[in-house]
Amino acid sequence: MTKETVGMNSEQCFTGSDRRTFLKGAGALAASVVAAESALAQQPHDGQPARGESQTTSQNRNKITTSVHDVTYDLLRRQGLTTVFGNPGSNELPFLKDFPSDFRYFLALHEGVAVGMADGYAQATGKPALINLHSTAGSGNGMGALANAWNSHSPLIVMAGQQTRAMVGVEALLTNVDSTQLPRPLVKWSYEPSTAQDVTLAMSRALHMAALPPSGPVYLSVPYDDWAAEADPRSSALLDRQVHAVGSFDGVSLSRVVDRLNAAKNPALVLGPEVDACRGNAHAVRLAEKLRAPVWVAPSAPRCPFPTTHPHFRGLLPASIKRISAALSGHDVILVIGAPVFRYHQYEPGTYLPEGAELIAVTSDPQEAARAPVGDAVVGNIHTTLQALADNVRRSGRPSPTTQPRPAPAEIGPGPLLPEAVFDVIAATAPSDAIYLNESTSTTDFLWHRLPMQEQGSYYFPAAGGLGWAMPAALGVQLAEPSRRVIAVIGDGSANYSITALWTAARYKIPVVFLIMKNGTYGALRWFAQVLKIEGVPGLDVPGIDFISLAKGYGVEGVCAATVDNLKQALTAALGSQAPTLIEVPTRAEGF
Ligand code: TZD
Ligand code: CA
Repeated sequence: MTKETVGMNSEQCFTGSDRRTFLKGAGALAASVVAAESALAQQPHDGQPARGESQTTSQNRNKITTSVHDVTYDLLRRQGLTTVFGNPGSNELPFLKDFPSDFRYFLALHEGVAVGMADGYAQATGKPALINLHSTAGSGNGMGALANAWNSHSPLIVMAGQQTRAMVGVEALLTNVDSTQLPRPLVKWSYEPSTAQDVTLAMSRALHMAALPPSGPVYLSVPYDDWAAEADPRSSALLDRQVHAVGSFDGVSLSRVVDRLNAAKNPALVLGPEVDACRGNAHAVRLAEKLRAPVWVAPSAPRCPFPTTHPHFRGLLPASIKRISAALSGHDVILVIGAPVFRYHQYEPGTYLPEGAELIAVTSDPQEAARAPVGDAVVGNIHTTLQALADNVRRSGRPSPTTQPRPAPAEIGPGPLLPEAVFDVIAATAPSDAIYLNESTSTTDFLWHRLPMQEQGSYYFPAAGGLGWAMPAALGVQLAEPSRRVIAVIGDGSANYSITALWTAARYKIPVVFLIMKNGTYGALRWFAQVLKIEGVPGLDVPGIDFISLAKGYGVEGVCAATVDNLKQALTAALGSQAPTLIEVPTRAEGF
């Protein structure tokens, strides 16, 4: 890495050496493959250079052959994967060697940050993202974040460096023993190529597998000596492969669902993250309006699929069996789109559905469809399915659902602010297209009620509930959405798991606003202890953490805002800045 610059756009971003890209296009590739083939023809079969030819150096190797390294970079380039998130080790150096100038590398100081950041980037771009981690330990550090990526169907390619092939058998230091087992069950596919020539095919397969529905993380372990090996000339066929899944209703299955919706007396929609991920929000609005149905967001949803300011919007469903039944009572047909049925949390048993209700679920994930304890399910493409439903249902003559009253402004008393008041200030200060990352666990309901979220891609939450995800994910989302502002609302407990994300934010000038809700405790666990009627649990408080100093230590400006006016001021300044800011807000821990 000979040259580094930092900044938000691709020209300014961190780049590698000025080395020209090895291949400029298909023609260049074909030419160099021919050159490689003719050079190969002069070689004896044991792969040694022909007599009279000098020993291979990296310089003359590039003249006559195409390395696995270079073909892989070309594949990544042609498939649009020129951003790498990672934390390197010795096994990864040969992959990172001669890092091309049209690629960018974001260094995370912990692998959970690399995975979380890539996850945010993948979700916000809707495209696969590449992560480079170090062998077993690096992969292990990334697994908490991978749990979230698995649950949110994020198309991630986690590539880990393996020891050199000659030393895997003796389990030399840094060997990834049983590498393909390690990331399971949090990946769709896990692989270590059996020859160096298989690496490019494996990478091609990995990126297509990650993107195909149901999209999700995949894992690739690559021995480090493979990168310098000669590529299979036939790898050129991989570069521009397009692999698509198509899928929409056939006439019969469409009319089966449409008939049930048309016949419903009081239908309700429950929308999940896949609606937002497939950019189906506008179709969802059209469907809800034609059906005159109220809209709930699926419990624990990691994305916002419907404008929270829309009159049909009802809020986030509670995450217990009993409470979901109660919330949906009175509805005869419940249509769930783009979510599992359901992502419950607290165990409050009851009937899965209210009396007299039937449920139809639409998901891209066969596992979600199969494991639902109730109702029918359709597996298919969420966007085309939503569109077909919105096009084909009859416009109902029922009255529209009444608009829910907005919550009254939060009370401002002496002492620390209520979390509700913090959200009121954010709602009044942030731009209407702001993007929110949420990892403030006890205040999620307040957020959904008080923050207006109207556009696609306005909200992200760790889909498996694994903390330490939202700070890095906010960086990835901000990179993907440079024209919108990202505000990460983080609890003072959650903020510690991936605090080193602050350094990456500063290093690459990623202007996320980190707002730390400092109530001094693991509030959600105090609440859960009440649900379980459990007392005397140790280790539930986190007093005495100075986030301003932590921010300063990592190169991020930190300010404390204890009043409404101070918070307004701090947030306005942060939103006007091109650099990241951390705002620490002391908040009241009430009710637990
Ligand atoms: N570790 C990880 C990686 N994920 C978790 N979800 C937990 C531990 C357990 N946990 C929760 O589920 S919520 C929570 C913990 C520790 C408290 C988070 O506290 P906070 O937010 O300060 O971030 P609140 O608003 O005070 O709850
Ligand atoms: Ca807290």
